[in-house]
Amino acid sequence: VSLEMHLRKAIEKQELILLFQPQIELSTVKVKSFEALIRWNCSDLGMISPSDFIPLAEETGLIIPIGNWVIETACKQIRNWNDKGYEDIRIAINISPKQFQQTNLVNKIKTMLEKFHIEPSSLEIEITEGAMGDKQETIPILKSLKEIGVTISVDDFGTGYSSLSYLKQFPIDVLKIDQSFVKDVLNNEKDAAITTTIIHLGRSLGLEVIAEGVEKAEQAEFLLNAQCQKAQGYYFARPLVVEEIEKRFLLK
Ligand code: G
Ligand code: G
Ligand code: MN
Ligand code: NA
Repeated sequence: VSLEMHLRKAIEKQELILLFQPQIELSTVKVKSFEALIRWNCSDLGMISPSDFIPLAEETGLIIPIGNWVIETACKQIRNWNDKGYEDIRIAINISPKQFQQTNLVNKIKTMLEKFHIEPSSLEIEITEGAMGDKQETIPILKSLKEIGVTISVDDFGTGYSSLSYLKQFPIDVLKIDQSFVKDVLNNEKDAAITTTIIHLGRSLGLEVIAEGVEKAEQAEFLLNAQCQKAQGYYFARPLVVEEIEKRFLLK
């Protein structure tokens, strides 16, 4: 049986789960936002990484039901945390190119926000520069999402094209500095210069800036000194199951 056949059944067999990776506010060391990262625990094939099944899901169109499951599961989790007293929590979900270009994405999201009665800004949509594609098509979708009130972020920032032009035209709230720049920020002058410049650029535009892939204390210190608001990475925490997040990061 092919991987595709297994993937088709994954949702109904409840084999998909969302892990959550905390985003640390560097100046306060507080955590109020998380990136949701999907995992597939296949009954027959074991744990399969999203790098292996998301491309397949994109090719086969399965990304639409899987993406809908992610939207619904994230909204349900926000409601659950709101109910437990964590009111100003935010969850970021990854939206892949096919999903972003489907015609009724905006309505899907709106329906889920209403179903779970959650504050729209508590849901964040991460889109890569690649997924944004043609400007003429992207601007209306992003504007509709913005009108609803969801938070919009650019994932892997700095690795695509025409970044400056879309920063001007698209209603973006958050820049996520790609981990390829953060990785050698301490010993590569070019990476340090690019990282610092993205932080300044984001701040000048009134955007929140999040550095990804922080694995060392010294990187976090560099980012704090450069006035980056948030950081995400193995140094603080790996993507974790809900119970771990609650135990380690949602203490009252
Ligand atoms: O968590 P990990 O580093 O293994 O993720 C690998 C890749 O899969 C990353 O590019 C990440 O953005 C992507 N990914 C993780 N979860 C989701 C998801 O729910 N939807 C989509 N479209 N991509 C995801
Ligand atoms: O493409 P995107 O930025 O959504 O993917 C994030 C990916 O990076 C996920 O697969 C996540 O598990 C991974 N990740 C998160 N923190 C770190 C880190 O500190 N180091 C590395 N190498 N990967 C990380
Ligand atoms: Mn991401
Ligand atoms: Na990224």
